[in-house]
Amino acid sequence: MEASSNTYVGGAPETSGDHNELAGSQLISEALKKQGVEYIFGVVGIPIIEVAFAAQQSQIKFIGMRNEQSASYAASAIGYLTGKPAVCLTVSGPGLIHALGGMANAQVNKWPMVVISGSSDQPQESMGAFQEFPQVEAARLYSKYAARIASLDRVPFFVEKAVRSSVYSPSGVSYLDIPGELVTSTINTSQVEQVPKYRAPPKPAASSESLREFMSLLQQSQKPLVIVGKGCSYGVAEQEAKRFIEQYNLPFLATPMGKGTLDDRHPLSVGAARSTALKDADCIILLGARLNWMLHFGRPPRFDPNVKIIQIDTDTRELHNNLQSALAIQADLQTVLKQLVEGGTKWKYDGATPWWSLLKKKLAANKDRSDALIHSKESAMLNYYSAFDAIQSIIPQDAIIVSEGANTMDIGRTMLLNSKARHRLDAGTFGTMGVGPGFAIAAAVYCQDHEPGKRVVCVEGDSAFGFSAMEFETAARYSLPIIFIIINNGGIYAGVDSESFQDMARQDAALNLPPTSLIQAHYERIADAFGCQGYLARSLDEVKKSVQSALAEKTRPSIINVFIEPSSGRVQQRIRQRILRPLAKQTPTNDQQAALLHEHNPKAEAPIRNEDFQATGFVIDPQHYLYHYWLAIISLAVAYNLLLIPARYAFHDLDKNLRILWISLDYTFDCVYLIDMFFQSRTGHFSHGLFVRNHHVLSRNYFTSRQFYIHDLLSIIPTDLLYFIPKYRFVSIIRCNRLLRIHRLTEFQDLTESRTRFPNAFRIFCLIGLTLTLIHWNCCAYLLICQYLGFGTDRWVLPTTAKNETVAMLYTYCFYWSTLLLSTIGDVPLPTKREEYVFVLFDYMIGILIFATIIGNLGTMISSQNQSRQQVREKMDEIKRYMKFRSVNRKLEQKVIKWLDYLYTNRQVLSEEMVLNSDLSVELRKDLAIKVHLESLQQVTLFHDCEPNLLVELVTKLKPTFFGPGDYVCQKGDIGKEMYIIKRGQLGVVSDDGKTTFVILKEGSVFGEISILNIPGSKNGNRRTANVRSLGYSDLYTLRKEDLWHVLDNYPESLSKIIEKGKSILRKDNLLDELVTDTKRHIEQEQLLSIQNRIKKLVDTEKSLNARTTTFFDAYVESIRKFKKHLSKMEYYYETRKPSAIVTKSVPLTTPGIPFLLKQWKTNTAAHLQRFSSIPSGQLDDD
Ligand SMILES: Cc1ncc(C[n+]2csc(CCOP(=O)(O)OP(=O)(O)O)c2C)c(N)n1
Repeated sequence: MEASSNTYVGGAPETSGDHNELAGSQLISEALKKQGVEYIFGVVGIPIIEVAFAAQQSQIKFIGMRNEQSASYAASAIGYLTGKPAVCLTVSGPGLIHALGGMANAQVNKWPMVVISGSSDQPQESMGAFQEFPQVEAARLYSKYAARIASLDRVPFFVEKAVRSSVYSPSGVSYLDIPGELVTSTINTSQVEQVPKYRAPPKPAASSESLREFMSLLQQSQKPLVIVGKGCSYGVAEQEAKRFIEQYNLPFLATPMGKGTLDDRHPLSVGAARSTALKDADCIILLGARLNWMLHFGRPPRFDPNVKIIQIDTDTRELHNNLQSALAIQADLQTVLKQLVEGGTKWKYDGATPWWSLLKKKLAANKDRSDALIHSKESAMLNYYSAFDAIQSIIPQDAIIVSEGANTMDIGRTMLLNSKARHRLDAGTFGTMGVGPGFAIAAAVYCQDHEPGKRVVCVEGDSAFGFSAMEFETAARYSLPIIFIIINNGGIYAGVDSESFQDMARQDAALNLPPTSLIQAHYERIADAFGCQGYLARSLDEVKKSVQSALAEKTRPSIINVFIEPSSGRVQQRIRQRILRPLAKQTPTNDQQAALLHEHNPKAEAPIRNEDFQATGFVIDPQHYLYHYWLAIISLAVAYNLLLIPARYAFHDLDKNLRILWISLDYTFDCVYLIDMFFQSRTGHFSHGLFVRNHHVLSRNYFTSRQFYIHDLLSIIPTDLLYFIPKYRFVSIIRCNRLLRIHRLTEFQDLTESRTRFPNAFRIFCLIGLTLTLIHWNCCAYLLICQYLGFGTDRWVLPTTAKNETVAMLYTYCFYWSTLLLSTIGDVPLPTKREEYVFVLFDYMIGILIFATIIGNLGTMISSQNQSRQQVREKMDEIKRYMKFRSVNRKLEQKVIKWLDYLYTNRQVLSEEMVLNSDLSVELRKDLAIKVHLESLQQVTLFHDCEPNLLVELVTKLKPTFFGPGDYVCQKGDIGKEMYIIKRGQLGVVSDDGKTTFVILKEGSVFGEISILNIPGSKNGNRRTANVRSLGYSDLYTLRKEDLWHVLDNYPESLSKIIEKGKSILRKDNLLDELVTDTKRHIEQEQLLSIQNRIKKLVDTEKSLNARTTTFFDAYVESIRKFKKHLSKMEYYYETRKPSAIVTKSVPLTTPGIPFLLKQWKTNTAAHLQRFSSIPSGQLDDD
């Protein structure tokens, strides 16, 4: 064989004009075609660009990707979808290295693929050639066959071997390396070794003995389960698997990419009860499924330790892997399943077994759970479940679903249903992020040719999408109508809300931003760059509408960016802690605080179990008003015991005279105590940020808690049984254990305090109540001590006559005595006995404490009430000092002081800003703003037909502003920078000299909106048309122009509506120039006029100039380098070989367009050479 080189470097093929002469590139493409390859995905460059051209000539489709990684993902996906390998074509060195990711992914998935990489010319080996790299060695680890094509005559041999190896079990990756000089060399076809198309792989069947054993194991099983793996789908055994499962009535579930082999909605599918099915099954049949991490290695605790595994797999490496199987059959799935169906018995697994009932019960319960999650109202934003539910309801049932991400993929697996085999492609066993766009492109290319009309929906996490986002351009270039749906939570696993994000990013972002966080970006705008449609969806309605519009688009890809709650999802505790730890250093939002609290709560440390959050039976929500009422009732019971137990013990007559009443009240309140225990066992609480509603879980938590044993159970022990002992007959003090329930009283107090509108009054009431209770207890103690020491024994105790006093009189005296003592007024007889001294001393100490508490509490209440007043005063004083220092005239000083007075008395600015900048969560602040301002905004006619979300966003941008008497709000000719809504007060539209008032604007009036809209054609431009002045004090809400435009940016439809309305208003007043029509462009131009925009534009221009200079310089360096390479090559050929090597020859080309491209290449090369000849050689050496 004689191989000849050509001069083409990094360009089109140079081949012989002789029809029997073929270049290496053509030989490869012809051989690939012969082996049935339909598609090549790749990125071209030196030295394989000719291969791509030649492939197109051979009618193999070439899809040029933006990165070899995606090219390899795409090629491998074609292998899975068609069972035939596609080719991933890469340049040398880094090109192959990029493809290694896809090769590893395909190897792990056992998907056939052939990777062909050009490599540096063999004569330059070890000389530091361009992109020189030990490619075959590198590829070997990621492929089952890796070789370098030795010579042109054996190209068909290597290609057949590569294709065959990739397809034969276990299918995987083949790698072929082709040195650059072989690509462009030519050979006479007579010298090429001809190799036929590879034979389809054998389909081994199961022996009859294995089949018998299979049936025997199956029939012995009480709790069988079939797991349908991706292998079954790849083996095109869907029909057979369906017949087998239906014939024997077996419950089944599918592995992630096995989904759809049987319809996910199939009545025998138990996928939604996966954990139970895996854990309790006693016999599991694996149809092309592997016992790897995805199936928890088939081991306890996720599987029954005694489970019998039956495996059917073509790959011997999977048999008995991680676990000794009861039966392992190495055979083709389609064949074995057919054998089992056709040769099996009439036996059928009973549909009424306890196993089926358990699975069905679990299925129903899990359905309730996911329904609850779908309709969860914990946040106004979407969550994964609600978003997926909306998507699922719109996308066609037979769509190919591609998915990647963490939560996005996991939750998507259960929510997005498949009805056909090989219709789900995801990050799979290897968990590779970045596969999505490549897979989707492959699937869409496949659909274009084989299943026209079928749609590909690519559901991506926002992080996952970022890995290969530029492939959107590829999809646009090849007119592939893929629907990219990005489930955007602004992070990997979870994001943080935008406010916390900004807080953290403002400081040293690299130290503060959680490693998981990303910008919750407007990815939909990427579509715009390629002339495609992007959608932003924040509500269910928007999700549905955008999916519908995207489905209507048949030739272009679209992006739907679904904004979901950043913390939404099944975030594991470990990850949460990692995310929240850095947040703890910042000012956490309310949600985060709650989450942090939970981390210190032992209950919350329990792992998340989804069933805990499922509503079952009667459960009380502690936020509900009923709970508050109940607390009032139980508090009454506790208060009764608190007051009456000591009173009845000390005042015998009180106890004796009303015994029937006391006994009935005692037992009534005991019943209340018992009911309270039931209520407590059904009171929901938060765990992991979610509300626990499962009453079993709640009861278990309560009945095993310390509170139950130490307080509640002890408090209800029937100590009154001691009444039967004569000595303790009706001695009320033996019921003192009832006081252990006092925590309910304090809970009631706390709850009421946080709910009441008069917290200070309530606090004073509680303080008085506490003081009186202590005096009451002390009064009882005094009577008891008097009884113990004997009435009338000295002056300190009660006189003997007290015995004959009525209970009321006696109580009054004791209470009086107790008050004097505890209030340390001290006007009581001096003690004489030791016991009396001890008692008095003790009382004094308690008294001091009571006073300290009262004074402290009252002080706090008063100072908190005065705090805001104090703050205002301080500010006022400061302003006054400033005015004095600056010698401000008396009139202005008075005006300022009056203004501040007004501000203070109306408590507007301070309180409002304080509230809106407080620790309230963003959502709550938004809710508050909506409550306070929405009504005002709705009055603006311009916004009448706008989307409600737009108003909600605008509401948060409204700022309160105040004007004093005579202050100008705006003046004629000013540039409009904000619009105004009058909340309180009156404004006048006045003449230029301010003397005449034309119109009075009252509360609710709106003005200034037209000038901030920059309406194209407005004769006044964006200038104010009138002088507006405050008549007295007035409160206005202002909306700044930047804020309005910032929000309107996301609502293009509303923007045009508003502009149209503005126009009609202007039209009425004849202030519109109808000739100006290009609304958007005009608005943008107007915007650019602002100084900030000009500065920004300058900065941007500088940046872009910099970037362009760098690119230009790089290109220049690169071209010099290339010319140098040309030069060395030419020198090499001239000096060592024949000079004719640079003479180009042409080969007849058939594909339209290619001759044109070749011509272009040649012209370019000639131009390069010309330029090259004019460059002094010194310059080249510098490179
Ligand atoms: C190649 C690769 N790099 C990194 C990872 C680690 N990883 C796992 S999931 C994931 C992204 C998850 O975030 P996202 O795609 O936004 O999905 P979400 O969980 O937020 O829905 C990453 C980066 C990976 N699996 N593969």
